[in-house]
Amino acid sequence: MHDFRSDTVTKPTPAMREAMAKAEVGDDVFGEDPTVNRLQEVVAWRMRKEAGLFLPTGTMANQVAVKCWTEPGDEVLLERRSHILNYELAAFAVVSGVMPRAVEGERGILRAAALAREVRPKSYLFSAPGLICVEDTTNMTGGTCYPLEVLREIREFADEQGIPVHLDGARLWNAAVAQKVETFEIARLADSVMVCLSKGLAAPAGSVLCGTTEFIEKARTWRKRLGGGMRQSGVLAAAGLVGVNTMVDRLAEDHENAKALAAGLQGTKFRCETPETNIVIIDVRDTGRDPAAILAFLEKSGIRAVQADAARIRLVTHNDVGRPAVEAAVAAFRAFKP
Ligand code: TLP
Repeated sequence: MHDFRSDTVTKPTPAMREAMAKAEVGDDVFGEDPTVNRLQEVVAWRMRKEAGLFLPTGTMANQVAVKCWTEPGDEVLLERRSHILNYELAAFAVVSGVMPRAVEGERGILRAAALAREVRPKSYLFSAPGLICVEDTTNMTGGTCYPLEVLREIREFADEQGIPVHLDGARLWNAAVAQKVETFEIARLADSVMVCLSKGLAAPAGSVLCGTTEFIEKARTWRKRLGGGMRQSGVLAAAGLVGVNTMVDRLAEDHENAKALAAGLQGTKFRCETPETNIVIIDVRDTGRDPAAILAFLEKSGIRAVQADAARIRLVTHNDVGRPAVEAAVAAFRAFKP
């Protein structure tokens, strides 16, 4: 089986397993796990933020950020297809009591002008805009990256309005590699940033939330309150450190493989744009079949993918699917007879 369902399926590398076995650990709720502390420092430095906090998942890191920035009754401006809005089980409503104000982006990329149209003026009738969330790379809109000038415009707009910006950088590493920029060049345009270790970097679990020291202190309280204080989590942080230190540059290979996959589908009824990073979204409408039927056919041919929406399926390239797996996927699509 070649598993293209997500880069979350990546298994920890032998170097990670070795680092995990040897990791120095302590009780992280007391702030005493040296490996967790090291990971937090390394990632905060990579983002050029004052401090970092290791959390079990990207979802918890995003939700802790929303909680720290907002008051109940606020609005959160985010892209219509974003992860925080669509794949976190309405946690922002449950945990933070906030309302989403969904804004349409172009291939998932928000623009300051679109946000400006949606921000409601101060009024006794309206809830206040409490936070802007951007997702880079975008997930369900095909791994697209925010051009730096677009993020700069959003930053300026947010400053004018006095609204903080949170960056869901689950795949920020991919964005930096694809755009040939340093992660901090992107991260510095947001007030808080969350990055995942468990996706393209192949670590088994964990995300790091970064921001000012004051913000991270507040986030630490919310992490514990929500049950994310993990004790000897240095065994996980050790794998994360291997990911951050050795697995970022190789993401370029995943991007090349995604492009090869898209190129292999040209001339078929499977429509897709050239991916910028490692996510390939394929529109299956021209086949006249629904995504479930296509996924079932692919599964029988040894290829796993997921449904993105009513018309599209998603394949993600990663460390555990190389060029032969991509060739097998192209062959499977080409063998499909509607
Ligand atoms: N994305 C997963 C699924 O939840 C859809 C995937 O397979 O792509 N932000 C973004 C942009 C994400 O893509 C994800 C995970 C998260 C946050 C949440 O991270 P985890 O899974 O660690 O909670």
